[in-house]
Amino acid sequence: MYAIYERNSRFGKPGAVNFVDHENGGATVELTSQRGSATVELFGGLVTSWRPKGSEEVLWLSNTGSFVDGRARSPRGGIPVCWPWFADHPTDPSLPAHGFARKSAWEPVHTDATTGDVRLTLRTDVAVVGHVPWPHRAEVSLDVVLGATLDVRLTTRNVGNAPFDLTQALHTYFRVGDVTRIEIKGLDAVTYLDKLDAFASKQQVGAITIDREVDRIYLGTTGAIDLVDPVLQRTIRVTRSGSTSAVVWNPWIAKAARMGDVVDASGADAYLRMVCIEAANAGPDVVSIPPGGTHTLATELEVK
Ligand code: TA6
Repeated sequence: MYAIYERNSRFGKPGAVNFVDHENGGATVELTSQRGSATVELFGGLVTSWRPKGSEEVLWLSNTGSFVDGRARSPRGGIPVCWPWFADHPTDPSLPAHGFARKSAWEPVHTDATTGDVRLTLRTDVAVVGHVPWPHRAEVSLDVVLGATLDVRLTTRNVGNAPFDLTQALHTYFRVGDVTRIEIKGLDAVTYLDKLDAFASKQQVGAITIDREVDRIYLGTTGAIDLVDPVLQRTIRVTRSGSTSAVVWNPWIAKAARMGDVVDASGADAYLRMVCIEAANAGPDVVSIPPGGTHTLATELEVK
């Protein structure tokens, strides 16, 4: 962990990359380019905001929780890094859902603003004490590239001498005008596992619309997914690489109330203003990485 202000001296780029240090050792990274702005929290490697030039905020973020007080839970939302497992741990339910990367300290290792895009690369030390027992040796890094799109890339390198399996996701929370009026296109006829029906295998018919809790892992899909939002009058295109599965989730009323942090500045009916479309390696889409091998899971967001 760097001393306060050291990050800016080592990785800051005037007018492009600025670190705002927190007293708990974390920091907010402010990315600015001619094409928009974004913010990333070092705690958890969490992208919390993306505002393309001329557009409103793309990501949804709860207004509960805190990044400054390390004892509090981070706000829900942004693009949580789910690693080295997606959802519940496959064998030990006592371990944190979605792994431990989103509860870890990340630090900058590289920044660049020479191409018109602004790039930030973060790394977290998997071996740092406090991580749950994960019997493998890996380097994991997160690239955030702010250009005309927002490109987020999660790369895992196996630096041990035995292969290991991963499930993971870039768990993007999108801000929408009214979730009951959106359509999610690009998954027609795709098979999905319905978490709300004991992971029964079903087939998507037409565009996804939401009028109840939805929690699905779409399988064998590598194409673009479009979030069509008539209220905010925009379509957000989600493309993925290193992934053949995608997760679509909205908690709806009861689960949102149980969670308690599905709240935003507009109030407690925030479930109406968010939907998750996640680039994933989830369900049977398990990634096996041999010694010395790498895998990158990426999601690129574009406002059309
Ligand atoms: O990606 C969907 C999901 O697995 C849902 O089942 C819900 O649990 C959501 O993730 C949020 O998980 P979290 O651990 O962030 O509360």
